[in-house]
Amino acid sequence: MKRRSFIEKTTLASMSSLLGVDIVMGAKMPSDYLPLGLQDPNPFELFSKDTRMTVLNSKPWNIEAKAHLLDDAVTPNKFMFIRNNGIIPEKPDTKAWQLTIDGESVKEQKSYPLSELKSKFKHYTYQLTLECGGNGRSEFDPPAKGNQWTIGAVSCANWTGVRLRDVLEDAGIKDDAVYIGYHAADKHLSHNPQKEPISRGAPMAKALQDETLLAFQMNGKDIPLAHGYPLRLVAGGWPASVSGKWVNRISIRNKEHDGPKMGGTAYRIPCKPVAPGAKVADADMCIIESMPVKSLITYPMSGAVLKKGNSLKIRGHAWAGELEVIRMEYSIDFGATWKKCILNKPANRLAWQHFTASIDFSKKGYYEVWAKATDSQGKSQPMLLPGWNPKGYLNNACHRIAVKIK
Ligand SMILES: Nc1nc2c(c(=O)[nH]1)N[C@H]1C(S)=C(S)[C@@H](COP(=O)(O)O)O[C@H]1N2
Ligand SMILES: [Mo]
Repeated sequence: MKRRSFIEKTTLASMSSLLGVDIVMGAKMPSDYLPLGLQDPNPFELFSKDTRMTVLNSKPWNIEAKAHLLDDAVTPNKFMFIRNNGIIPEKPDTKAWQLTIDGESVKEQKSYPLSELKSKFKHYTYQLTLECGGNGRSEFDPPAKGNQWTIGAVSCANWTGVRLRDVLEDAGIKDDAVYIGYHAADKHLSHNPQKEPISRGAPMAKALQDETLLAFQMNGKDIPLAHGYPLRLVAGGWPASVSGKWVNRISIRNKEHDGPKMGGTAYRIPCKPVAPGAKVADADMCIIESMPVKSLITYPMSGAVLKKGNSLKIRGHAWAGELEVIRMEYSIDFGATWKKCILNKPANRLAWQHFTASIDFSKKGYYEVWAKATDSQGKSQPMLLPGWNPKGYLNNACHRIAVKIK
C-alpha cells in the first residue's frame, strides 16, 4: 500500500476498521500519520497467498512457491508466484481502461475500451505455463544478482481472453512488422512517471500464435490485481517476463522491441556457452525465447519419511517451452540409472504435463529421488546445473527430493 494515497483516502474510522479495533487516541494523531499497525501490510493477506509461500522481496513484491505447493493440476492464485519489477498499480477503474494498438507497423492506431475488447472478439481459454526466466537462479555459482528464486517461480493457470492476433489484425499489421512490445500501468520504483519498470515483447510469430492471449480472467475469475488486473498479455512457454501485466498499450514494431529489460543482460543469455564468471559483451548476448525442458516433483515434499515395504507414489509436472515433453524418468541412485514415469498429455499446447511413478525401496535408509524430463527434440534436463550465464537464467536442473525409509 502506498503511504500517501492511502492516507488521502482513508479516514480514522476506516483505519480503525482495518486494525480491527478503535484507535483510542486517534483524535491526537497527526493528520499525515500512518499508524505502525498499518505500515507493514501482510503480503499473504494482501495478495490472498498461502502463508507457506516465500517472500523474497517486498520492494518490489516478489513471492515464490515451494515444490509441494504446486501439486494442483491447475495452479490456484494462493500458490502462484508473484514477480514484479516495479510498483503494482492501484486497482483501476475498468470502465476507463483502454488498450491502444500503435507502433511503426500498425495500419491504423486504435484504442479499445475493455468492454469492446470483450464483446468484439471471440474468447478462448488455455492452460499456460508461465515460468520466470530467473527461476532457479539461487543455485548458480558464482552467484547472479537478482531475486534468488529457488524452484517456485512457475505456474500453470487457466487464462481466458481474446487472441492478440485477432486484435492486431483488426487494427491492421503492416508487412514490415517484426515484433510487438507491451506497455503497462505499473510504476517505476523511482516513482519517475517517465520511466517504465519493464516493457518487453515477442517476435510476430509468437504474438500471432493461437495461445497468445490478451487475458481478462484467470481460473474463471477476474485476474487478481497482483497478476495483471484488468488485462494481461499471456504468452505461455516463453520467459514469463513476456507476459505483460496491467497492459494498456501494445506497439507493433518494425524492429526488435527496445523497451526497458529488452537489452543488455536482461532476459538474455550468452549466444554461445561461457565459463562460469566470464564477462560477456552485450553484443554476444541473445534474447531468451522458448523456455527449456523442466520438471518438478510436487508430491511428496522433500524430507518425506516412509515405512519400509510401502511403495512411494510420486507425482509432479513437466514442461518444455514451445515443445512437448515426450519422456519423464526418475532415478533413486543419483542419476546412475533411470526408470520411466507415467506421463500425461498436456491439456493444450503450452500447458504443463502431469506425471506419476510408483517407487519401491529395497533397504532402510536415506534416498534421493531425481526427476528428469526430455522434450520432443530429445533434449533432457541436466542433472545438477546447466551452463552458467551472467544473470542466472534458465536453471532447468533435475528436481531432487530426499526420502527416508524407516
Ligand atoms: N507490467 C508488468 N508486467 C510483468 C512484470 C512487471 O514487473 N510488470 N513482470 C514480468 C515477469 S519478470 C514475470 S516472471 C511475470 C510474473 O507474473 P506473475 O507475477 O503473474 O506470476 O510477469 C511479467 N510481467
Ligand atoms: Mo521474470
